[in-house]
Amino acid sequence: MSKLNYQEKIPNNVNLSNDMSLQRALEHWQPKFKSWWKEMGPEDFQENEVYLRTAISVDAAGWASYGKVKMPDYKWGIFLADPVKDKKIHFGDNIGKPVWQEVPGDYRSILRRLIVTQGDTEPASVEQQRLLGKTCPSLYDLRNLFQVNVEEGRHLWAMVYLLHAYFGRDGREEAEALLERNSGDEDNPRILGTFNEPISDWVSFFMFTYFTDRDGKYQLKSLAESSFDPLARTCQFMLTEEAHHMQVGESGITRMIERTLETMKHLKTDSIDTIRNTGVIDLPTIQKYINFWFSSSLDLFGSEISTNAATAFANGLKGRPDEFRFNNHCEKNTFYKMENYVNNKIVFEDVPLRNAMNEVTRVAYVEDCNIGLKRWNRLIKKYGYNDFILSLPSTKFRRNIGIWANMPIDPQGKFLKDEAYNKLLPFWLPSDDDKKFIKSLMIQQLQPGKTASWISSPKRGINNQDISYRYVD
Ligand code: BYC
Repeated sequence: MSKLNYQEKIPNNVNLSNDMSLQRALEHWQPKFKSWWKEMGPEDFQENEVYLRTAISVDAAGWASYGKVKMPDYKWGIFLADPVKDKKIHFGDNIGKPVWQEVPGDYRSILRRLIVTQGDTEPASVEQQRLLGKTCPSLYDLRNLFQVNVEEGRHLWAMVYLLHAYFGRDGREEAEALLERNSGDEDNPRILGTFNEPISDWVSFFMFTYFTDRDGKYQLKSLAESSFDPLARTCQFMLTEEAHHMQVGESGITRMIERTLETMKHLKTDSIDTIRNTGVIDLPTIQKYINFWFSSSLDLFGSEISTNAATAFANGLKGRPDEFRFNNHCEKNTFYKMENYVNNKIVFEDVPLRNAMNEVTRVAYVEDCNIGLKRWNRLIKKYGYNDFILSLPSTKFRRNIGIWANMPIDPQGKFLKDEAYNKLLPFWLPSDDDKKFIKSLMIQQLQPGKTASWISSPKRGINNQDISYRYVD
């Protein structure tokens, strides 16, 4: 196992000190990153000591240490999973050849585009979440928000390292541009749609970490299969950190639902007004937030039928999540049966599998999203509310990318007339009134061990600390 070197200005396990020009280039980018962090990172808490975990090794067992640190002093570094000796390409047209330690000239621009797109999401999410500290429901949640934020910052470093180390001048320019685009900026927005959506309340934050970070998991798993070995190894380690982000989302949503159910049971009511008047969030509103963030995150997989995806697979740049689960790793003359929309009709079609890679990944993602939904519905049942079920909307609902983009389809997947759709859409998504209500609940709670009214307290603290531990000083 390679040690992470924390003595250097940029902690790393890639022997950065052996490559002076790369080290200099990254040291030149580092102050720009820090200025971006101060300007666009978490507002109000830059000088506070936060109980954060920092990677100390890249193996699964005991990879992190915990301690208090001011966020601008966090040790953002470059950590790749250990190399595998004599590793071979295991999918696409080049199966059996050695993996690449350098970028093949033919694939340079497509690979750079993938790395830039991945890199762009990381600072975007920090920007989206920068004001949430002002309304945190507890110190525990505040600390989790900051943990997610610093690790997204580290994931940006991971991609910037690849750009600097393997893409010369273009790569350096792309690394600068990653700090220049901004989430929601009209003139210079982030690349992918979801990363320009505001996350202005904690319900959205938990939904984002449940649904959008899970897209991150699936995209990173696909890139962890890459024949470009430095990218594969980088993504393998990023996945270790990503798991916590999804857990923040899942437990946050569970705690919200639990609080609502306790209140419903106590007051013996499911009246939305009564529930809201006691300062908790009614289940139909939670469903609307699920509808919004799930549908937005589905677009992040790209079009159902995509030549980009086919090329990336054929060339061995991007595989399927857990490629080893599949029998055929070439998929040259194989087909995938899927729905398409042809001549104003839904038809089942055999699509060349390579072109359907985005859909294959999306299907696995939806299945994974459903695990949380099942758990939440069990909880709702446990409290005796058998009639209410939370569900994922149809994958055709409110899409902006791919076959179903901009079609008047309801959450059950049924086509409606445009007029009916436009009239009903505001009822399926958080309305202005819903957002106003949610905003009214977002009151900062900074007392150790105390939790806001709308969400139950966490069951366990971080790293065996007590729930009432002062996670942020
Ligand atoms: N919004 O053939 P198409 C994460 C563009 S999240 C706007 O349909 P393709 C994280 C696409 O870029 C994971 N544009 O799809 C989570 C292309 O444009 P260009 C991020 C979109 O290329 C939480 C055009 O449409 N990682 O890590 O097969 C917090 C046609 O593309 C969208 C990655 O995304 C959209 N939703 O697949 C922090 C992995 N969708 O290139 C972090 C790297 C598509 O022709 N990226 N377009 O100008 C990729 O693998 C692919 O770019 C995509 C799209 C999967 C995103």
